[in-house]
Amino acid sequence: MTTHRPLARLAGVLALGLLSTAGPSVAAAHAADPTPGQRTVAALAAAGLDSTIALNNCSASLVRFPTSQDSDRAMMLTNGHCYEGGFLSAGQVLTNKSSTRSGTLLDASGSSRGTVKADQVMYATMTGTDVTLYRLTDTFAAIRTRTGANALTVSDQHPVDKTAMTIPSSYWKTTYSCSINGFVPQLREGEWTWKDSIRYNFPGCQTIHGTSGSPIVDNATLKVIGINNTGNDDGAMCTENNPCEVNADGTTTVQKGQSYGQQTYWFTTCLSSTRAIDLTVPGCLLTGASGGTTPPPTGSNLLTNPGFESGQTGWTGTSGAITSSTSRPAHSGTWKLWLGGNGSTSTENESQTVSIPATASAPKLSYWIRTDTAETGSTAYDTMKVQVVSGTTTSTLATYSNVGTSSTYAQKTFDLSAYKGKSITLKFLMNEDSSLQTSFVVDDTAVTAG
Ligand SMILES: [Ca+2]
Ligand SMILES: [Ca+2]
Repeated sequence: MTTHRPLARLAGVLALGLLSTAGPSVAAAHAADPTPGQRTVAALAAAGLDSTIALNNCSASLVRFPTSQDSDRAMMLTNGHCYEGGFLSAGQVLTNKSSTRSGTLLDASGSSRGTVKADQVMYATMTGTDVTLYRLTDTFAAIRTRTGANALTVSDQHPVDKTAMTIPSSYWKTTYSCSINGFVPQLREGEWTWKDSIRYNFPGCQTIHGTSGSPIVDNATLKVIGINNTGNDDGAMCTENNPCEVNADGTTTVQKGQSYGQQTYWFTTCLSSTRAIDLTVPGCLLTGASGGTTPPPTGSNLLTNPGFESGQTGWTGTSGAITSSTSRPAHSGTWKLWLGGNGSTSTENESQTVSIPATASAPKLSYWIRTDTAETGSTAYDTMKVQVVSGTTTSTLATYSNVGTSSTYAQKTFDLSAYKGKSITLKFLMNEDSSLQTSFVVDDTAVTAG
């Protein structure tokens, strides 16, 4: 994550030292600009820096949920790596922890509207996403009365590729504008891994150290659709300040200067009736969700997470194969199982074990599938099998290949009567040869008792 990166990341003693020596990215960005905080203000879009909050080491913003009420305590959003207690370890989640953090609330031109204070970290993590959400001491209504500021609303929708966006950095009093350039299933930096990261178009939003924690604002709706957190400084691979993209087959790629943001709509999937963060809410996507990421089967569907919207939850197999990548469409929602697509020798699989009730009248398996390939001819070079493993017996229900692909989703249904009263493992198994990709994309699976 960038403090953009070191700035925050080394919160405390080293922070300012690193800022001044933060390296070529900062120097280059401001080399021709003796007063960076001044020049850009004139060019700000209408919303500008309004409702952003400057912290001592990072950027932040005054935010509300779509369902927040004026009488609720106001909230401040920044990165997990901007937390005042230092970096959080991989897997670490903080909730309801007392805080005395304060920041300077800005108006559109970057002038102070006053100070806001937090009394609690509602939620913080550097795993999956990179966020710290603070509860402020004032309500939304009180802040509006005192400062005139209205909070930015955190969108409850997954951001859409190519959306025109702005990153207002309160720390630098500057804004970056560009558009979303796709999503990264897995982004890795040092010990941290983030999911479904937002990639910015390049160049355009080459955010620098100190922009960490800035909201990503949709230019059309002015809602917060993500949070800026990192960028690749030196072109190094997966090290601190040098995040790498991890592909479905586990290979890593980097582009020097490429910056990224993380998801914030996840917050809206984990709200209690009083708009507090509740990690036990079914369908909660935030890291640390307890059971929340294991939504109960839908209707009579016996599978867990049958539409893949909760990522790997319920499924075992190749990391990254379940993806929200926009390079292939989901049948519904955003996530799907995308096997293959590598164009190199690879084997991928996903499986889930399910018990078919002895009382099932007509148990069935169904799923939607679409395929595409760069292969030609009638030889099956790349294949994907749908299998049922029962005890020591593996049965193949269907085999797809690069021959006869169709990029239109079609639903397939299979009889599972032979497995009444048994625990079976449903398995999708893909083998690709050394060249020319074939993609097998599966979504909306179901096992029903009938
Ligand atoms: Ca889906
Ligand atoms: Ca091939």
